[in-house]
Amino acid sequence: MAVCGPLRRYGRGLGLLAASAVAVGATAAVPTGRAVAAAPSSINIIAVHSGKCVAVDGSSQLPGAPVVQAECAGQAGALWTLRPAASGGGAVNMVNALSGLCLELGHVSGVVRARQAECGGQEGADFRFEDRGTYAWIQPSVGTPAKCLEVTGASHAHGAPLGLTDCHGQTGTAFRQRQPRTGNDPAEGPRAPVVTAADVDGDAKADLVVLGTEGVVSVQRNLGSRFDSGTPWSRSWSNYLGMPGQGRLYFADVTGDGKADLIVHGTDGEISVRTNKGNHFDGGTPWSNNWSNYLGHPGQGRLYFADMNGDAKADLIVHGTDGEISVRTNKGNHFDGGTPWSNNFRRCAG
Ligand SMILES: [Ca+2]
Ligand SMILES: [Ca+2]
Ligand SMILES: [Ca+2]
Repeated sequence: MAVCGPLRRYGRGLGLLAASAVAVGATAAVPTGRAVAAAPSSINIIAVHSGKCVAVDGSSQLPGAPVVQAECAGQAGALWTLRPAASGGGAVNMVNALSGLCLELGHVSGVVRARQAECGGQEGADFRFEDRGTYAWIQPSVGTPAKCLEVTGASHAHGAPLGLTDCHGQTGTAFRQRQPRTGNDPAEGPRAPVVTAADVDGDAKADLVVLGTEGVVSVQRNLGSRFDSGTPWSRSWSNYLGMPGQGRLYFADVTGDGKADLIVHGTDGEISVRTNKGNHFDGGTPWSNNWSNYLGHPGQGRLYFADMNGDAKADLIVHGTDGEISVRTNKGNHFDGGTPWSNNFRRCAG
């Protein structure tokens, strides 16, 4: 789907399409690559690291208003069309659909900042999109080497200014487009190991379970005052690093033998249990399903695993978006339908 893809550089074929669109009076020409003709309208431009929108601050229609990173609230100030720039050569203007003004870079108190201004053919409003596969750099068409538009400081904040920096692939310089809608995209944090504490070897002392960025689960045994160097127990979990929408791994003793088992929460919503076999986990058995809305997107529910009834077997704790905490008891090969325990946690979900 091109609508979720990166901003793409204007190619020859796209330039022709843009020219014909202009000829019939349309101003929208979206360089999405493969499906340009299917998306001839306004787009949101998303900062990949934060999932937030590039938008005119406060949806102002005044020249000089800052263009910043903002919550995607469905505001008109976050709608953009891309027009071939008068300077040609594949450059585009980023035109705000509400104000009709162009995003330009200019000096504000000695630093370069993005703002909107009349589209007067000025160099500071001409940009190119450098296709980086799953995202694009937005580069001013003047200047060598080319610089990159960035959310300053790789901020996740609403209102963070947009500036200019060198292009090293650093966080804050990746952008992509999407069809306009209300709500941010999932933020993409840096990939980092996920560390959990659980007693894997059954000596009643918690060990360290590390899911590395390469997808290997290793267990570092508790030696009383330090952990050992670790042993690999399971592999191929690089899509389970806890980022929003990815699968998740949990470690808790589901079987009741005192040794933590591996609980896999897939993007298909299935919960399966992989039993601790002493130096690895087995191939797993499905225990529950329909949990695809509990994978960590902002505002979604959460799942936890802990023994709630004292039988030494971990139960499933469901934290719904309605704020309810319910407990689903471990029945040996599945969890029961659950009992509400509390409804005081509405604002904690997500
Ligand atoms: Ca242990
Ligand atoms: Ca166990
Ligand atoms: Ca239990």
